[in-house]
Amino acid sequence: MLLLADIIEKCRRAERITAEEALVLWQQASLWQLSELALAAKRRVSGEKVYYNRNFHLEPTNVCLFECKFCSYRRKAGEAGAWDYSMDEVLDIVRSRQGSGATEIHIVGGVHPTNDLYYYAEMIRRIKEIMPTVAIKAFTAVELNYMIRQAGLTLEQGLSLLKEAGMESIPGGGAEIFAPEIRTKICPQKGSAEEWLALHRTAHGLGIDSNATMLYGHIEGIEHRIDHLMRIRELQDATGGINAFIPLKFRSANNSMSELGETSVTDDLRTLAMSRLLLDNVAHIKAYWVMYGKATTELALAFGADDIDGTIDDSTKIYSMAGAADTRPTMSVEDIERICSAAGFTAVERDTHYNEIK
Ligand code: V47
Ligand code: SF4
Repeated sequence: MLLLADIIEKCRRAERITAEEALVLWQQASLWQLSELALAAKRRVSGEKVYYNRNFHLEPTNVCLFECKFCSYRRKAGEAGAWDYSMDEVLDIVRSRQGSGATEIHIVGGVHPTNDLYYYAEMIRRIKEIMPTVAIKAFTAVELNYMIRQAGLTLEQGLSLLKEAGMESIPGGGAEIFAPEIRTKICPQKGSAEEWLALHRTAHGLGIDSNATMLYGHIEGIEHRIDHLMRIRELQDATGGINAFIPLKFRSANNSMSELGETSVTDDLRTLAMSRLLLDNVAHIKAYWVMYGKATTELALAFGADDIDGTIDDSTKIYSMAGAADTRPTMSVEDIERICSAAGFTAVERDTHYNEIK
C-alpha cells in the first residue's frame, strides 16, 4: 500500500513520483504539506525569483467554427458580439503598442472559416515589420492543426512556413483535458490529445518552443488531471521544448457549462502544487493572474508557481467574457513587483524563452 508519508519523503528527496503516488498525495496531503513540497521544488529551479514579461494579447477574431462547451468567447460570423478585424485593423492595434516596451505578442483567435495559414503568415510578417524585436507567440495547437490541414500541408511544412514568417513560440491553449471520455464531451470538435501532442512535438523538433495548459474544474476528476499531467511530462521527457505549464481554472459565466459553477481557491492551489510536483521536468509553472485574479495570484506563489504571465495591458477578452474579476486586465510592472514581494519573492523580467532581461 502506498503511504502518504513515504511519498512526501520521496518529494523531499526530489525523486519523480508516479501517477498512483500523485493520486494519494492529491487526495490525502494537507494544503500546507503541498505548499511546503511545491515551494521546495520551485526553489530548486528558480530560487527566490518569480518571472513576468511585458506582453499584450492580440485576438484578431472571436469567430469560430467550433462549439466548445466551456467557451464564452466564440461567436458565429455576424452574430451579436462577434468581432473579426481586418488585416489593417490588426496592424493598427500593433502600431498603437509601439513604444510600450512589450517583448511578446500572444496571438489567439478562433478556428476561423476563411482566414487561412497564408493569411496568418502574412499577418505575422507584417507585425514583425512594425515591431521587429517582439517575439510572436501564436495560435493554439487546435487553430494550427486546422489551418495546416486546410492548406494540405504536413505539420512540418505548415509550422516551418509560420516560423519563417516570424512565429517563435506556441501558447499552451487547446489542451483542455486529454482523456477522451472528457474531451469528447466538452470540446468534441477539437481533435484528440494525440493531435495536440503531435503538433507540439513537431514544433519542438523545428526549434519552436511552447507552453502547455490544462483546463480543470468542470466535469473531470483528479485521475483525469493526473493523466493529463503525465502526458505532458512524457512529451517533455521526449523533447524538452515546453517552457511553462499553466493550469487554467474553468470560469463559468456565459457558457453552456455555467451550471457547474467554479472550483474553490484551495482546489486551485492544490492543482498548482501538484502540477509543480508531477512536472519535475517543466521549469516554469505559471499562475495566470488574469484567470485567478490578483489576490489568488499572490497565494499561488506559495504553491510552486514561479511565473505570473505579464502586463497584458487590457488586451484579452477570453477570461473577462467568462466572468473573471478584472474586466479590463492590466498590471503595471510596479503592481507585479508588489505582488511578488508581498509573497516574499523578487520579480524578474523575462523574454518569451525565459532569458532574463536586465
Ligand atoms: O484553450 C476558454 C481556455 C485557453 C475558458 O501559453 C477557458 O502563456 C477557463 O491557452 N474558463 C486559451 N478557461 C488561453 C491559453 C493561454 C492563456 C494564458 C497564457 C497562455 C500561455 C495560454 O483558454 C483555451 C481554454 O483552455 N478557456 N474558455 C473558460 N470559460
Ligand atoms: Fe473556438 Fe477556441 Fe472557443 Fe473552442 S475554445 S469554441 S476552439 S474559440
